[in-house]
Amino acid sequence: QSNKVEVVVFSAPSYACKRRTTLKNHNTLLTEALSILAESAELNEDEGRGVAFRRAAAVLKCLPKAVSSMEQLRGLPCLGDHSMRVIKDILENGASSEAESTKQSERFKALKVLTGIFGVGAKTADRWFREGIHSLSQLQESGHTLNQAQQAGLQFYDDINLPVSKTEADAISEIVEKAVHAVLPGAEITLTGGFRRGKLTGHDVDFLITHPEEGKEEGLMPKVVSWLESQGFLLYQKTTRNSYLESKDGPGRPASNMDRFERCLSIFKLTKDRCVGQKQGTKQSATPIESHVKTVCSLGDPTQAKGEGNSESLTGSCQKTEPNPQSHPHPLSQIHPSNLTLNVLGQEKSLDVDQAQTSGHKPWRAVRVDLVVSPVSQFAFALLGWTGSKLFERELRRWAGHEKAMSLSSHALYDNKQSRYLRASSEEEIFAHLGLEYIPPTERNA
Ligand code: 8DG
Ligand code: MN
Ligand code: MN
Repeated sequence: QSNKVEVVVFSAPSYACKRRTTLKNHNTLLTEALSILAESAELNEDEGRGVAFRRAAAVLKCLPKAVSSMEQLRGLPCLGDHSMRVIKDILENGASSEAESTKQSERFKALKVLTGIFGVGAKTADRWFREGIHSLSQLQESGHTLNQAQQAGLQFYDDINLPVSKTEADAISEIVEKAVHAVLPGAEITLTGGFRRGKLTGHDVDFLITHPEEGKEEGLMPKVVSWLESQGFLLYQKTTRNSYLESKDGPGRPASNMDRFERCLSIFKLTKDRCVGQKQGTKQSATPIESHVKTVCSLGDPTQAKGEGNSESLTGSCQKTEPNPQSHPHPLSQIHPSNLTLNVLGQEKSLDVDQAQTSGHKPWRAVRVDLVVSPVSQFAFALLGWTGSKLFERELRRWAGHEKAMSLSSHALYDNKQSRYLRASSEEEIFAHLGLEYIPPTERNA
């Protein structure tokens, strides 16, 4: 009998779009460190370095087991010298000294805080940092003129930096469906982004809207936005009209990975329940959409507690009610536990932001929502392009360009050899055109 220990040597295709990456990650210690370094590179506007670390993290995300030794990694693509040093450090010492010192650096911390403001990118944050602005309060004192997006970003800072739960995403879905159907019956709404990949939380909620009859979707966004505004659902919105046909660079060759659909970047006001709704005159018989969530919490006044909540434990903050499909069929009737930390966070952050919306209890939260409208002829491309992950998308385009001489965008797929567009009415067909095995959304978490 041999006492040799067999070493599992991992292998994986080098394109992330050829790998199946579920949300089960056996190497979080490694991938979190590499993601910090990627984030830091991105904040320093070093895209190449950012992508290199993202690719390295992604290849570790798809492994069936935790990495326990460096020799298991020979055979894996995308791991450069730098990533290998980071991995070695973690395997030997339990942590990456580089990732740790990056996380603790003043610059990284400040840039994270500043880019946490909706509407503030790496460039702006870097400029402010070099001017000595390292915190939200310093930004406010600086007298800088903020654009509309940034003003909203600052005003709803805490909420926007609080993860959105699937339950909240479902509540937003209902509102979006109601809005879209009110202005265009027959239109179809699809949840995209991370939630379509099966994530349980997200930084926003992404939707793709189309109509089975080509052309019917034209001009839809302003109508949807008006309806949402009239109902008080929008705290902020910026709509960009479709510029696909006007663009000079041609459908198959977008100028950047930004597409040209009619789109709306928004901040929704999501009412949690009727915590104080009674006082504000919300009728008990209100339809779910009107009283977004049935009463599941109390503001410390037992008389406000309705039967559905846990009226025995009134602590002055929202009580999570266990989801019970029998008696609470409506998704809006659930409150994510993350909301319970809102006030704690709010008090901390409201020192930075005077008029922080989270000071005290409020019966609603701000949620970032992205709406995109696509003609049905481009729907499959838009769906594939907006489902992510970002790295998966990047790798699909790289595969198309480098291996297939094709140009993939969220609008179309162009075959450079045949000099023609390849039609598709499903994601499966696009993968087939690209000569790739179909990867379902839940396995695109690269
Ligand atoms: P998260 O919100 O849960 O944190 O993650 P996510 O849903 O994966 O990220 P996201 O930032 O909401 O982006 C969702 C997808 O949408 C992602 O694949 C990238 C894609 N996307 C944008 N902007 C644009 C754009 O301008 N054009 C195209 N084609 N895709 C875009 O975010
Ligand atoms: Mn998203
Ligand atoms: Mn988004």
